[in-house]
Amino acid sequence: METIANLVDEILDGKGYALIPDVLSVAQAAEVRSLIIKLADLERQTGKLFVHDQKERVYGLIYKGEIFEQIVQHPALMPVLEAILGDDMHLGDLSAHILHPGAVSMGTHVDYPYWAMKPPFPANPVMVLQTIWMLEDFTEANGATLIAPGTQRTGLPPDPSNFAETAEKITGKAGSVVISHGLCWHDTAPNLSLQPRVAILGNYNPKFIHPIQDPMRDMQQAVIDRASPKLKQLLGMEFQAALFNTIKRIRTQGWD
Ligand SMILES: O=C(O)CCC(=O)C(=O)O
Repeated sequence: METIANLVDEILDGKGYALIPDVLSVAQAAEVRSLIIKLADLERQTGKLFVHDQKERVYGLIYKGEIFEQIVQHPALMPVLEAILGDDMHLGDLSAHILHPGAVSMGTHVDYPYWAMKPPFPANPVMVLQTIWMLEDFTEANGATLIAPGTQRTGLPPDPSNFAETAEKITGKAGSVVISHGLCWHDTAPNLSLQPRVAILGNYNPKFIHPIQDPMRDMQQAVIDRASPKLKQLLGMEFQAALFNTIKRIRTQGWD
């Protein structure tokens, strides 16, 4: 098993990503996958699902099943994420990404907030790490993530021809998780199989980065009420609490 220090080195100074196997058992991965398929069906019916060509996203996962509350703060990943982003990091987003049969590549990119910034991108501090949860085997054919190793060190936006020559297809067993540096150029491969490829994507940022998704999207009070201190921190509750207190003060005392 890789040590935390080795994983951190690989992400910062090596390939820019690391694969951690067996974070979920194959049976657990299958259970989570079928929950996501159900959620997507439900959101498709209610017009909530985000659909782009053959690709779908379910957002606000934190509030859509207790398993996601565990996934987002999984002990196999937290030490690596925190070693890079700080133990006061925030969640930028936890969503599901479904690539249906026939889905084409999403497009080579770096992750938010880098794509919203002017290059060259600063090497420090690291502004986003992405976790990619394989809920089934990622294979040569079914739309595995493509990553161009070492490109986090360029500090530049993707160069399509360089990416086409150097990108690696990240295959792995259901239940594995990839942690990737948001500056690493990446994409999805086309899904040439007959089954949807389902993944969970977690994006984590240092606390000073505005999250790409509202952490209160689809909020369920019960989740907040039972949240661990770590989950509260991931959801930026220290800021939410400050906001609630300010609103309460303004309501009772006015603006002065
Ligand atoms: O679904 C994947 O394999 C990767 C998706 C991705 O890179 C993204 O949403 O930023």
